[in-house]
Formats: sequence, C-alpha cells, structure tokens
Amino acid sequence: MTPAARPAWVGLGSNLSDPVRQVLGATSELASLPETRLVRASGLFRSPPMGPRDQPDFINAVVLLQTCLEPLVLLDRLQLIEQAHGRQRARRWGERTLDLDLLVYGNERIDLPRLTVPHPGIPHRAFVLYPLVEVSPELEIPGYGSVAGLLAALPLEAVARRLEDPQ
Ligand code: ROI
Repeated sequence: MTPAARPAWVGLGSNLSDPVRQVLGATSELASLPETRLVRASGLFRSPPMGPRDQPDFINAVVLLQTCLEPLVLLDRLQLIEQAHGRQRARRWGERTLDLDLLVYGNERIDLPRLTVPHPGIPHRAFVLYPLVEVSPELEIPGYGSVAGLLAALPLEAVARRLEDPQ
C-alpha cells in the first residue's frame, strides 16, 4: 500500500555561485523527486546574511511539496540535491552554494539527531517567514502557531525583500 501524500515545506537558500540559478535549479529538482509533486513555489527573496556579515546577501525561497516520501527519505534527497550543487560550507553560519531545509512536514513533530521538524529556526528567520507566508498564508506550524502571527512578531528590522519589488 502506498502511504498517503503529505504536505512538506522546504526552505531554499544560497549566497554563492549565482544564487538565483542555484535556487531555481533546486526548485525544479525538487519538483522531479519521486512520489512528489510541487504544489507551489514562492518568489525569490533577498536578505542580508544571518551570521557573519562579511558574506554576500542570500537568495531564499520556500516550496510546498506534496510527497509520499517519509521525512528521513526526503531529508536524504534534499542532501543529495545539495551535494549535486557542489555544496560548500566553509564555516559555521557562513556562505553556501545551496541549503535545503525541511521546514514543516504535515502535522508531525520530529526530534531526531539528524532532523528536527518543524525547523526550530522558523520563528526567528525573516528569510523563511516571508516566502513561507506567500506559499501558505493560513499555515499553522505545529508547536509554533500561525505563520502570520510569527511574521507579525518579527523585529521590524528583520526583512527579506522579494526580488521584483521596488527596493
Ligand atoms: N542568512 C540568510 N539571510 N539566509 C539564509 O538562507 C541563511 N542561511 C544560513 C545562515 C548562514 C545561518 N544565514 C542565512 O544557513
């Protein structure tokens, strides 16, 4: 019996090697995963780096998938895509070619050495919340409340700008 498909939200981020190309390329690779459908993709958002400031701005996006892959299988697939993009990660919280984070998986709460879901960084990260609310404005994140409420609680200076919006 095939398991039911569940919604999974994945965050994408890059600040090296043509970040827009990295994020768009990874989006189509996510859409091609087995037993998975791409439901919606956010626009591209630019934000200053969280972490060391002496690195380029990031391009971020969020996609909503519908998938039959179990969370750890999906995580393996995300890591394979990262590796295929020649992921480099020179220092903690430093620049990277491609970062794929499993943000939310259905209503599940997962606490494993390899995987924490919902992703504990969600409430503090403008670069996740702006694209996430665009994809799923009504989303309730298990343990954290509504995405709209989290966005409203961000400090005013925490911004991520949609690429096509006036700067
Ligand atoms: N900062 C921004 N703005 N966007 C990211 O995706 C991002 N990813 C990271 C660190 C280095 C923590 N900072 C980031 O992993």
